[in-house]
Amino acid sequence: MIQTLRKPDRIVQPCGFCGGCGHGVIQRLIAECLEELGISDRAINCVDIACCFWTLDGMDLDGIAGPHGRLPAVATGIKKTRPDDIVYIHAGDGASYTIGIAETVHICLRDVPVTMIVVNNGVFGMTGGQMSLGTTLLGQATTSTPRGRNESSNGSPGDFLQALSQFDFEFAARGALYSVKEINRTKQLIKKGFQNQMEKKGFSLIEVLSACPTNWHLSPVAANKRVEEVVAAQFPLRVYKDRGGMSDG
Ligand SMILES: Cc1ncc(C[n+]2csc(CCOP(=O)(O)OP(=O)(O)O)c2C)c(N)n1
Ligand code: SF4
Ligand SMILES: [Mg+2]
Repeated sequence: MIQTLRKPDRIVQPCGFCGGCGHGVIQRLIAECLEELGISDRAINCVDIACCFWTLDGMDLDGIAGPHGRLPAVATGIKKTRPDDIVYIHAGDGASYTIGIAETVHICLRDVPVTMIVVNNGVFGMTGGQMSLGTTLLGQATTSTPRGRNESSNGSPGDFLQALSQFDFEFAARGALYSVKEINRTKQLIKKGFQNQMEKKGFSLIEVLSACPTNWHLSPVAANKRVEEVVAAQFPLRVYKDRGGMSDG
């Protein structure tokens, strides 16, 4: 059977993502989910000031950029005033788990019916690949840890998705993009996050393990292999919580 993959209608401009970057795949999955669910007209893209910022111009959606790490607060304000809109956050690990961790904790605790997609590439991608306190792995060389992250001087990463899922909100799950199977699974997680909003349920947090070939100094293929073999071993691909009962399968 021949299947033709068409571009979702709401992707209207080429973005400037580096080759092999996961942000563009995630942008596409978001656009596909919105289109398939028929909610593109009422979607609002709350985008962080980091590499994901390209999606503000790249997608024909209502959207807003907010200060780095503060998009959970921005999205909370929008959702409270426009409860029938589909409000989602596209942000990185540095914004969500390091610089903006307070905002992420608050949106979890308030269980705001918003969909948050955290792109975990283990570094501050946009600013040149510095260590991200929550996610850079021990031993990983970055521009701020050129000899590799050292536990005694740089502290250790942690599974923030697992930690946050102790709070009382709707849905928390982690996906990845290193194979067609994982891309399809991640799409289902993102779709579930949007469906929760359509059904007036609570906050959905979807983390996606993603490659940053540029700052990891790896080819796109080698970077994806690293996500599969190294990063996913530290940050398991699973559903952490689901009031609606989605299984890991
Ligand atoms: C309050 C504030 N702190 C720092 C910065 C600089 N800054 C912009 S993007 C970024 C890191 C981005 O990393 P991440 O959130 O992981 O996104 P990525 O680019 O890796 O997808 C930083 C430190 C800023 N713009 N505002
Ligand atoms: S620097 Fe990294 S995160 Fe940013 S666009 Fe390039 S590959 Fe993607
Ligand atoms: Mg990052």
